[in-house]
Amino acid sequence: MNLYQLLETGFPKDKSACAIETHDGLYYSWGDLEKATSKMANLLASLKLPQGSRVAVQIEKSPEALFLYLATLKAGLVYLPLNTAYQSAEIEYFLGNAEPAVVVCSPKNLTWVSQVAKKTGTKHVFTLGEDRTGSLLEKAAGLSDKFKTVKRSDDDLAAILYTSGTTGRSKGAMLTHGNLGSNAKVLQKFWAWRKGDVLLHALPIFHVHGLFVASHGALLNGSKMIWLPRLDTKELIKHMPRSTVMMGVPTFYVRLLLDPAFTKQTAKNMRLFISGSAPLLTETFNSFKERIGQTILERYGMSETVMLVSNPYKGDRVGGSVGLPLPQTKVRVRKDDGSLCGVNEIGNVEVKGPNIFKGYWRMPEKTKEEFTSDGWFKTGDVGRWGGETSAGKVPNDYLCIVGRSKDLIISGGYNVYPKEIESFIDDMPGVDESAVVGIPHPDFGEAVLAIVVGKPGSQLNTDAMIAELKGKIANFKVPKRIILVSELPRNAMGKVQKNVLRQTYAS
Ligand code: MLC
Ligand code: AMP
Repeated sequence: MNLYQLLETGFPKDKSACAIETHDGLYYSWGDLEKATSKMANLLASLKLPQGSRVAVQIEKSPEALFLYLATLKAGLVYLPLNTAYQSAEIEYFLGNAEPAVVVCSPKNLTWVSQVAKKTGTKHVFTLGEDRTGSLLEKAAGLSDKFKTVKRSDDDLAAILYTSGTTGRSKGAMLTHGNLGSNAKVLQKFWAWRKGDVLLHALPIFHVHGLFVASHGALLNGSKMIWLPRLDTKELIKHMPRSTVMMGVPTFYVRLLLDPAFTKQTAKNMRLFISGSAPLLTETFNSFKERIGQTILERYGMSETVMLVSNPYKGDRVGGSVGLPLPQTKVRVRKDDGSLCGVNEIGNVEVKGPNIFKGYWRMPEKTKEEFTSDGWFKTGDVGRWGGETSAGKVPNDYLCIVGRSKDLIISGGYNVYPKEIESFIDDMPGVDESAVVGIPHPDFGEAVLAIVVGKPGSQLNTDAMIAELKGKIANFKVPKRIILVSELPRNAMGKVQKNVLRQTYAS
């Protein structure tokens, strides 16, 4: 079934009810949402693109940006969202790899995006600004506000989400209508979405968390969303008394707790605070409970799998644990020798279920490597059942994520692959070699740190290096600091000991 048709089953009958209220006081009814989506779907359909064509999108968050996603589903095309922080070299790679038929960018980026699109053979480039400007809306304005949703089966592609690779370049995770739809239905029940819920939405909508988990939840439940363009704790506090559900990365909760204006009273109407995309510190979990009197529900997922494991809605939510496998998902934890781990034994987390992606775009070999011979997806996360965290005893059927076998840093919920940053640093004149690691950071959870060895006689300027990186890669990937050393610690095999670097520079 086309995912749009599934989501639509939840839309309220009263089309004048509010679907989205923006931070600056605009109201979009469900009728507005449906009409705008149909107009955009008509525009996409008028391009007469073959099935499976990709619509790549790098635009600021706005209600219209969400309608474009829905229109892409409705028209049966494949949605490809891109982080707004990506710079031209990064975008060139994504467009070159995905070969989208359509690119939609912010009006301010039109010049360089058009050049990249031309190079990579994309014929149709539209613009969409956060303030309802741009050619996409202009062209769609005169078209019909009715559109018959294109038929798609569960196995057809709905979206491609690029996730960085530990070795080479980013891989496009192919998600089907069935992957996304089945997960949305499970979460609706598991998190007890109910009539009258209002979602406070401040996450970006180019990743799984904000686009699929949060938006699908509200859409499938016919719930109003209070739509904030980005995280701003003052705005969260202002709108929270009229909201019932919020989803955020751990930084949301860390920042809220830093604001004395965030009190029990602010959250009096809230029934559910969800955290995910990165580990929530038990310290944050406990402080939140103490100050607000509510327990954050932590869950665990990935771009390749959508949501996998969650603390229960009713029942114990345990700090430091991500909870129970969702009803549709099977989870196993295995040692390196392939045997299953018992309670409190650490191993590799592997998963199976209708929510697991179809494979990496045009990378059949890579896809094969990431699945076991008996069809389980290797998450690259390391975990254990049960045991104990600093918040107390964990039930034996609850999962704890204790680390990652993949060399990955998660900073404020964004993934950064050290290899990619190292290759940019190693290419700089005067650099001999580098190692990039994640170190604890009070706001972002982990921060990117680079340790660099210069060539003999070179005079490296770390501020200049950081400035140069800011011109080349997305800002969140740029090391917060670069430390110059004369050599990197290595083990007997000559491999850089990143654990030693993490310990040495932890503070
Ligand atoms: C911004 N900066 C970051 C950063 N975000 N640096 C490191 N990590 C980040 N996440 C940079 C800015 O560019 C700026 O650089 C400086 O850090 C300070 O910025 P800020 O103003 O404090 O940042 P802010 O705009 O408030 O953004 C922080 C944030 C944001 C945490 C709100 O990063 C965010 O919304 N993260 C959510 C990510 C997300 O949705 N992840 C879900 C992935 S899906 P300078 O140089 O200008 O000072 C997934 C699956 C799952 O993982 O399970 O959900
Ligand atoms: P992404 O590739 O951006 O989808 O990020 C997925 C990764 O985020 C997972 O493989 C985990 O490493 C991490 N992750 C997501 N949720 C959690 C969580 N609650 N606790 C710890 N790690 C998490």
